[in-house]
Amino acid sequence: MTAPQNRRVLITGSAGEIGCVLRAGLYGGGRTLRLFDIKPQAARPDEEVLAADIGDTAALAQAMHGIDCVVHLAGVPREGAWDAILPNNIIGTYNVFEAARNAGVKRVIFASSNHVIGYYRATEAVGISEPERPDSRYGVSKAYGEALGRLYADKYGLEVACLRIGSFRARPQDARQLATWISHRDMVELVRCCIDAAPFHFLVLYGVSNNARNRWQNPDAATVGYRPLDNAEQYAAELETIKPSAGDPAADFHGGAFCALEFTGDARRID
Ligand code: 15L
Repeated sequence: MTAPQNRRVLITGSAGEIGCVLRAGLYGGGRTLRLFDIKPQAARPDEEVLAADIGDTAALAQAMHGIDCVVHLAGVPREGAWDAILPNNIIGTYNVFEAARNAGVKRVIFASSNHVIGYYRATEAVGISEPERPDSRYGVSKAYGEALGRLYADKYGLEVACLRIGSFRARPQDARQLATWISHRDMVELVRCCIDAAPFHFLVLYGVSNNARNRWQNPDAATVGYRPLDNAEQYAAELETIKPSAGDPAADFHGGAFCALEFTGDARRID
């Protein structure tokens, strides 16, 4: 049931891949959605739109007005040049948390990524208490966002949930995603649970479906009542062979292809 105090929800990056699915899935249910994206969007009833960049602090201040909960998706959604990561994922994420604090917003749900722990061995399960092990500049930017979230929870009392999203796709595409896939409906449900949950302090959750091959331990899922429904295993027969060869860093670590990008290290030393 929707907690009445979290009815007014701001989604940054609302015109992106995940944003469009959340917009459709969260629509209604007594919520008003405020959509924030550089790409102009047309508002439906119970929606408000703002076309602006998260680098624009005045626009963000305006966007936060009267908001109960922010779902922060905006940013570069994959590995990229530092010139792109810095303004969007580092400065932009700071701007969002700071605008939320200044406006008295209660809750921020931050779209983090599994690439925060990308360089753990794929043969090992990983939870939320291990040190970060990012596999990319993108992964570092998400680890930074989680640290910022923890700061804003501890110092300023915001409620913060960081979602380490796996492979968000309509259906899984390769063998790795048999473990890392999150379906559209499970993604909507995860965010809905985080919006509606009773007050919390700081949570880290893996955004993953109920996959038989899942390697991510998700203790905070129970706190918000997230129970994923989909299981990538139904695609196993067709996807099992779509994988990098052994010895390729893309095969050996949780982060998959991100780990192989620009790789000049010594995989044997990554224990
Ligand atoms: C992510 O964080 C990316 O946004 C997405 O493009 C996928 O690569 C996904 O992780 C993944 O790990 O499959």
